[in-house]
Amino acid sequence: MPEADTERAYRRIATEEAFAPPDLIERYRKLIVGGAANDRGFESLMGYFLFNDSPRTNAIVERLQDLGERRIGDMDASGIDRQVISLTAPGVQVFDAPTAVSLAAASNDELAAAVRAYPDRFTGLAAVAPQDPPAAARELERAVRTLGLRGAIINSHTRGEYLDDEKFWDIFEAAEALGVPVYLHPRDPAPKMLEPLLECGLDGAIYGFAVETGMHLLRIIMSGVFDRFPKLEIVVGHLGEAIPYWLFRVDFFHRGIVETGRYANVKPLLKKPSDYMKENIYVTTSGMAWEPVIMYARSVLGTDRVLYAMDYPYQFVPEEVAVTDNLPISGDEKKALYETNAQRVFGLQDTASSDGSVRP
Ligand code: 1DF
Ligand code: MN
Repeated sequence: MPEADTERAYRRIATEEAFAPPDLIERYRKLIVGGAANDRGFESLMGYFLFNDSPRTNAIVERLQDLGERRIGDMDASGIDRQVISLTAPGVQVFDAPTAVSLAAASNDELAAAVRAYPDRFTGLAAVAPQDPPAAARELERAVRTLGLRGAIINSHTRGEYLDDEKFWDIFEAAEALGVPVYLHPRDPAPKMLEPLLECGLDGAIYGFAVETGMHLLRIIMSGVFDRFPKLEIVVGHLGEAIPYWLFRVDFFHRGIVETGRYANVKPLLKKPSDYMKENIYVTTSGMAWEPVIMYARSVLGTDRVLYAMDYPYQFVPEEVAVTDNLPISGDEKKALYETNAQRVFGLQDTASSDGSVRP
């Protein structure tokens, strides 16, 4: 078991941890049984978790629904001091707009109550319904100002649409104004690119999530959203969904595309795509407890850009913090990776704990 809190120079904050209200799980089941989702990616993903009926999937679905002692016990057993918790993928993004708006509010109320019950252990991010961007912006504001949540989570595409479309930018405008990040979390690939991944079993977290979400991140960068909202911060899991590996080539060809006017809708940006990765994006280690890639992401993006995450309960590996504990980096750098970067990005110094003191 990982060492106790008091023996360490840092507290471990895990930043991409999931939950699901029982009501949402029930609604997912009904969507799948009734065929009403009309979304083969969602059916593949949530059909697996809700109808596979194996010990492995059942344990995940049970853990998702717990915001109490079981979760705290798992955190203690795996050396996690604080979870930054979000509604699981695909969140409310598979429902019609009015349903999604009300489910997001209900989810945020439930999560905020858990944060109030365990203020020293839990931080929450808000679910929003991109199906109704103005309502999503209002819900984010309510969640941050009234409920004390510390950002928004959006699970990649919403009914096949991506956030580079300006119709969604109310959400970015609100996040920037509130000074909170948007966590761009994966989900099953959009219908237009699902089939080649699904037919060989690659649509899920194994790879399809990264194809979907890495492309989504590049779409956002290329749309000029960070020129419009220069203080907007987006957090991406899985060490950047492979994008840090591609930056040299993206910069090179982006320059060419813009210079030649190859695409009418690709406009020049104020900076190189890689500059936005280093100035507006944070990446987390969710699901990637693997030294060479953590070291690579830190070297490319900077040590203040990489945050620890576990991806509980989907990748609940109780001994995995040993990988991060044993990285060949200084104590200060480890503290940044595990603790202070997350405090800064999610504004955790603003979070008062139960005894009224201000602690991360
Ligand atoms: C899986 C992984 C599913 C993650 C998720 O949402 C999810 C999985 C349904 O293992 O299939 O959010 N994840 O974040 O790693
Ligand atoms: Mn995740």
